[in-house]
Amino acid sequence: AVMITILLEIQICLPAEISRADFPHGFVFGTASSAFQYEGAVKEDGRGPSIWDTFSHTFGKVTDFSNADVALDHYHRFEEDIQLMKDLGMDAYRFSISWSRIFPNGSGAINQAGIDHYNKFINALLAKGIEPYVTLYHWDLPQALDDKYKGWLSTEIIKDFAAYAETCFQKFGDRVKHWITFNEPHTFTTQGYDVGLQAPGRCSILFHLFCKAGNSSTEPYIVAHNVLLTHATVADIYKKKYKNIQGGSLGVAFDVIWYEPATNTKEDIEAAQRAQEFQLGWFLDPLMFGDYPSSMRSRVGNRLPKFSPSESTLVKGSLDFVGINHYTTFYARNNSTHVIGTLLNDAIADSGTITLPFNGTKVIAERANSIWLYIVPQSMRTLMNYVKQKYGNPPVFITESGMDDPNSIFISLKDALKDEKRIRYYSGYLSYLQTAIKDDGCNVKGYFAWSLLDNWEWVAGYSSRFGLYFVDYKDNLKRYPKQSVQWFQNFLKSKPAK
Ligand code: PSG
Repeated sequence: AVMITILLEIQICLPAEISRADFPHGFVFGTASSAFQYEGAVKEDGRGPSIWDTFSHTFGKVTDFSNADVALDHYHRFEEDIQLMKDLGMDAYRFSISWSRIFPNGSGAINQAGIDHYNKFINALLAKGIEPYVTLYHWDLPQALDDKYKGWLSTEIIKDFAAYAETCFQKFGDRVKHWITFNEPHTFTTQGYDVGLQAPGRCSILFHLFCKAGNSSTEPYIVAHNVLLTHATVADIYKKKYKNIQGGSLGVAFDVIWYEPATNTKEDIEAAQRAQEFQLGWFLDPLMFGDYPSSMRSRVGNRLPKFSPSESTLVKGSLDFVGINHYTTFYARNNSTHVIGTLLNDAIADSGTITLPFNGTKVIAERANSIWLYIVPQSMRTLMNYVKQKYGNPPVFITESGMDDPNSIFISLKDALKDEKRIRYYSGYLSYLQTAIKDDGCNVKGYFAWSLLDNWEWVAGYSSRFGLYFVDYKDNLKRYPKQSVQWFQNFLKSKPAK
């Protein structure tokens, strides 16, 4: 019987054969989070409201009618949560600073209580040997700036964000060595200003059926342009005034769905490329090459803002590393009709592609809980090679990757902790990442799991559970390790290779 148990154990353990010893020396493992999804305490210590406070309190915007006023109470429970990171054996933690805690009105006087909070937080991380990776903007724009000049639609935001970023460099840069200016510019640009499903909820698709205000065919491009100019301005300030003294580096976290051609036709193969140019290329091409992809310039025409020669120079080369949030893979096919374009008349239709998780005959893979999250581990390797080839093998961090389970009253706590699917997800994605590094020479420096805890998943509210730790929303937000915690502990305990 003992023998059989041992054999069974070996078998069950087999998918975990990959470990950190297979990754290069110095490769960083961490978990990721964001202020609005974690902190709660939205009215404490002088914090000002953000566009997500407004949006989440607007009836009908969040599917489970929840808001993030309390969230995980990470604002107060961070000591306990840092201990959870330590228990996991993680090296780093990626979190975001809430702009409206530092500047409650987006600009003006600094709120010292906000500075004090993040100082305590960063010091608590370092005391436990966990390295902070800080995102400056994870979607929670101070409401005051949206009221004042429509936020990212105005170039006025450049100076306000730069002042906020510089304050962070001054106050925290002695201890923070990795800065991410923006989380997923492509997501908040399209979700916030094209389809209007996220804050600030602007759109014009379907003849303004869903949004009161907005212009889905122009505003996404204006917002993206202003975000790029803002990033470049901040990178320039960092390089000139802080980088040499503080010795840090700066990047952006891009959301990247991998696109597979729906069929082998030339049209669909080109469509898959184009879909990627309209997603990653929209932001990374200007930052690497100084201009938008040619497919975008020709298709969007004069709705696409232009970089002046000096702006192009400023934007080009303003990244020290490329952050990639990679979760999923879709099929892409060429859109040969004009039906969608006429109905939506938006930025997404401009790419002339249809991107879906099925290709007419089959669904691409097993799904997680989120309707967009299909589990395709091998794309991690393909995507890393795409970045290597197209952009000259820049340093890359996987700044997010993970999968969610549903939050259901029909699932007991005990069953919710048995997250075999999540273990399969991480072991699969990490295996292909490891191959991309070892066999293909991709320059990947770290991997951050989304997320440490179950958290408030934007439009999905608390209905989606992405955590390695379960949060009991019905019992004082108690945290419980899922089985994936044990898997990571095992994975991380082997010594990194030399
Ligand atoms: C990222 C990628 C996709 C959709 C949403 C996101 N995709 O591939 O279709 S949002 C991203 C975000 C974080 C979220 C997390 C999970 O940065 O705040 O909680 O991923 O959705």
